[in-house]
Amino acid sequence: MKIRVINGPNLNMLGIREPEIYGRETYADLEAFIRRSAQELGVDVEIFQSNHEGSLVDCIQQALGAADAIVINPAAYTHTSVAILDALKAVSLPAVEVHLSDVQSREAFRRMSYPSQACVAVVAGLGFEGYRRAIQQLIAL
Ligand code: CA2
Repeated sequence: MKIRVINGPNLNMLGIREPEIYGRETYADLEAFIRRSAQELGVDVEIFQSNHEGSLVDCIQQALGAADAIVINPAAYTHTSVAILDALKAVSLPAVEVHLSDVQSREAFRRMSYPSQACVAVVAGLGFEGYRRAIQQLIAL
């Protein structure tokens, strides 16, 4: 099974700012965690990060025929991007949305997610562990 993990804007800043919300580990640490989890769970993983909405849309579209499922943390685009929602609907691959923080207990604008409408589940507030849970859910499907 091939899983494409897609991370949105500013996640490359992990460990550099706002450690009280996102922790002290870096984006490289997150990638290492995802690769380790995938290996333990017996799946192949490809990881992509971009700060650009169109690049995220391209990456979702290119998953068609190249991956079996998607794990996506759209970051701030979660709360604004109909384009990412439409791309997920267009490829129609099973997808799980992940958030490091507990978006439901933060500012009101973070409670709304467009991409979740095309996802089989949302995992939030578990930090890096959320990515492992998302992969597990996709395997179980
Ligand atoms: O909790 C999450 O994973 C979020 O997707 C993270 C986004 C935020 O806009 C979402 O509401 C929830 C922000 C990612 C930015 O990460 C930073 C990391 C370090 C320093 C600054 C930003």
